[in-house]
Formats: sequence, structure tokens, C-alpha cells
Amino acid sequence: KKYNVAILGATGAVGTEFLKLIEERDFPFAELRLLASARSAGTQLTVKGKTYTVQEAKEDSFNGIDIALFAGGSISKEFAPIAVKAGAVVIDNSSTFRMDPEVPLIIPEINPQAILKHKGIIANPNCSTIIMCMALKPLYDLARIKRIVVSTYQAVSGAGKEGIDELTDETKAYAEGREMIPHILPSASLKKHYPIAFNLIPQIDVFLDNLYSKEEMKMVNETQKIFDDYDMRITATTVRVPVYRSHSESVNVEFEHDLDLADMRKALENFPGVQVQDDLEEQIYPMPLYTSDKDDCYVGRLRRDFSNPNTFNFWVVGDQIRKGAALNTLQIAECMIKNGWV
Ligand code: 11C
Repeated sequence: KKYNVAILGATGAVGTEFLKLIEERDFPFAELRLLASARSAGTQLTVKGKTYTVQEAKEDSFNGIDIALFAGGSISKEFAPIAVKAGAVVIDNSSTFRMDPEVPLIIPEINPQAILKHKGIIANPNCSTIIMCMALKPLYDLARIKRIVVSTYQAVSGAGKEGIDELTDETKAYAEGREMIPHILPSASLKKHYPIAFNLIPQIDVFLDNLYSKEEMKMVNETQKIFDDYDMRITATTVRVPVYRSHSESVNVEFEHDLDLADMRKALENFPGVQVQDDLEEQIYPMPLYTSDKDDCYVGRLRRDFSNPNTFNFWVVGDQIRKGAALNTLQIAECMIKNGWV
């Protein structure tokens, strides 16, 4: 069977990754409708040798569509109800619906059954959440997690195409002795911007009343929802780094009881979508330069935290545009197709 598929936000960093993955994975589409805001309408994009013109998303854009993949952003809020009303199932990358109790928040390797509770919209988690959860799940299956302390090193492509351009422009300017003039990072809507080239910015998204950033609280709240474990304590610090692609995370995890390092390693190795790169003698560990454009999340530097009982450290790196966004979304659709849920 083939499905009529619409992609909303087809021209952005996540949208273009959808198109690459649809080709790569031979996603079974009959009709493919590429949609975007008025600003990007008219752009031509090629999928499987056929050229498509991106149309402006409108009230009637989802008629006849089975699966609507939303790349994210504020446009989701307006069009998700419209697409659902037209009979499509929406898989949405924005943060709009993630914490809505009516909306399942899915990583197919972790909680596929939760998809069944959907009422038209399924949410794709935040990229840094997905990458951390992929490494946590096989370990969580060995022992309940009491507490997580995570620090992230997030690539500029998390802020979209503009983030990528900003790092390139600033790097060139710096090398040529010109002034770096940032206007996107940490976040386009903020009053102040800082260069990311040769710098680190400890702010991703806006700050909240509890002094955490929105990105940090996404990691807390979304992880608890995905694992359906609200006793799991999590604290996060999220940082933007001058890397184009792939988020890296340092994770400290305290378990309910002690674990054997060899068992943990085996569990990680056997988990679909995770690869272990951990050989200290050979200096093998995951690095964002080498994990980009790959589907899996890579785990290394696994070791016991000698400062606290039942506690371990690891380092996880994953392509946040792939597994952190477009790939996970497409895998949700593939999971529904495989199980006859769509
Ligand atoms: C970043 N994680 O790296 C963000 C981008 O909630 O889907 C994704 C925001 C989201 O800047």
C-alpha cells in the first residue's frame, strides 16, 4: 500500500532531510505534497528524480492526505488541527503539542505502543531529548533510573539553516580579520545575539522563571513523558557549540541498584539505533564530525562515577537533524505502517 504524504516546512533544515530520507528509505508514498509558509512557496525541490514545486500551506492543503509530516516551528499550531480535520495523521516536530496529555510523544525504539493513543497528532520529541533517551533506554531496562545530570553540546543546525550560515559567515569574518556580526544565536527572537564561532553560548531558547532554559526543561519533561516515569529526576544544562551538525551530551546517571559495566555495554550494543564506540586504548569515542548524516546514536566514555554509588557517566552523540528530528518522525510513520495503524 502507498500513502498520500504532505510535508509542511519542506524547505528548512528538517524538511530537506525528510526528502533525503524518503528517497533513502524508499518510503511508500503515492502522492507527495510539499508545503511551506508563503515566504518559501514556489521553491522547486527534487525527490526521486521528480521536481516538485513547494505550495503555500492553506486551509485545503491536506485534503486527501494520509500522513502529514510537520518539520516544526510555529506554523504547526495553525495547521495541525486543519490536517487532522482533513483526515490526516500529523507527526509533528514542533514543541507545541509535546506535553499535551492527549498527544503521544514517541521514540519508536522506546514507546511505540503509546502511538495507539493518538487522536490525530503524534509529537516528535526535541532533538537533545531523543539522543539522550536512545542511550538511556537499554540501561533503564537493566535498572530504574533515579537521577540524571546532563550537559549538552549542541550543533548550530539545531537553530536551522540560519544557524549554519551564521557559523560559516562568522568563521570567515574572523579568519579575514573582519568583525563578527551575529543576528541569530542564541535565538533569533531575543534582544541580544552573540557570535558562536570560536565561542560557546550557554543559552538555547528562552529562560524560564525557574532560571532554566526552555531547552533544558524540554529534556526534563519530555524524558519523563517518554519513559512514563515521573519519579526519574533530571537536571540539564544546554549549550550551543560551534559544530555544524550532531549534538553531543555528557550524561551522569544514578541507578536504583548497581550495574556491571560489561552488562551495560552489551545492552547498549544490542539496542537498535545505538552503537558503542568505546575503546580507550585506540582513542575511540564518538565525535560530532563523524556521526553526522548517520542514523544511529553513538555512545562512548562509559565509566563508573567513583564519586557516587550506582552511578555511571557516558557520552552520547547523534545527528540531531536525522535521529533528533526527520528520521525519528519518519520512523514513527513507518512503525504505524508496519503495524497497520494508519
Ligand atoms: C536546538 N533543540 O538545538 C533545539 C531545536 O523543540 O524541536 C529543536 C527545538 C524543538 O536548538
